[in-house]
Amino acid sequence: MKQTIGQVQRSASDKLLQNIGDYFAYSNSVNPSMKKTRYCRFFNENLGAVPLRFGEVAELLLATKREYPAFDSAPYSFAPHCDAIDFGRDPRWPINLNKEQVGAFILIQKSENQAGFVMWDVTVKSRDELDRFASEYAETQQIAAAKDAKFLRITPGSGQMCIFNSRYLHAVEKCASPRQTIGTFLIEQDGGWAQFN
Ligand SMILES: O=C(O)CCC(=O)C(=O)O
Repeated sequence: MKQTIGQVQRSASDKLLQNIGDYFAYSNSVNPSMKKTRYCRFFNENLGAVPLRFGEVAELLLATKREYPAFDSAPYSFAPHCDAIDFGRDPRWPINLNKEQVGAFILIQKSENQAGFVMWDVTVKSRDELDRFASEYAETQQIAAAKDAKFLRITPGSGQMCIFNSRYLHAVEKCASPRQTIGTFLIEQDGGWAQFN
C-alpha cells in the first residue's frame, strides 16, 4: 500500500485512483491517534498547523516514521530528490498546490557513520525534470546539475529537528547502520499552516 503522498504521486496511471483511495483510507484511520503524538502536537500547538484536506473531509496523512536501512550500493540511502505536492506523474493528479513546501524531520537514531542530510542549491521545476534527475542518478550515481552547485550538509543529533524547503534537491547519505527519523511537510494555506506526508 502507498502510504505517503509522494508514493501516490508516482503511481502508474492504472493504479492512481486505487492508490488515492488506499492512501485516504489509511490516513483517516491513523490520523486520530497521530494527532495525539508529541510530534504532531508540536506543529499544531506552536504553528496552529492542521491536516491538509482533500475536499471537505479527507485528511492527508500527518507524518511518517522513516527508516533508512544499512545500505552499500550507492552514494545516498535516499537518492537526491525534491518533494512538491503538485508533482503528480499522471496528468489527472488532483492536488495542484504550487507553493513553497517545508519539510521538517526529527532525527531519532543516527547511523553509525553519521550519514548526513545534504541539500543543493538546485530547484526542480516539474515532475518530468525530477524524473530525468532520478534516471540520471540511477545510471551515473550523480546529477550533473548538482555537481558544481552550492550545497549544505548537516548531521543533526538525536532529537534535533531539521526544517528545510523541500522543493530544493536533497538526499540522505549512505547509512552504514539503520537511521530513523519522523517527518512531515507543511504548506501555507488560508494564512495558516497545513500539514501532510
Ligand atoms: O527523513 C530524513 O532523514 C530525510 C527527509 C527527506 O529527505 C524528506 O523528507 O524528503
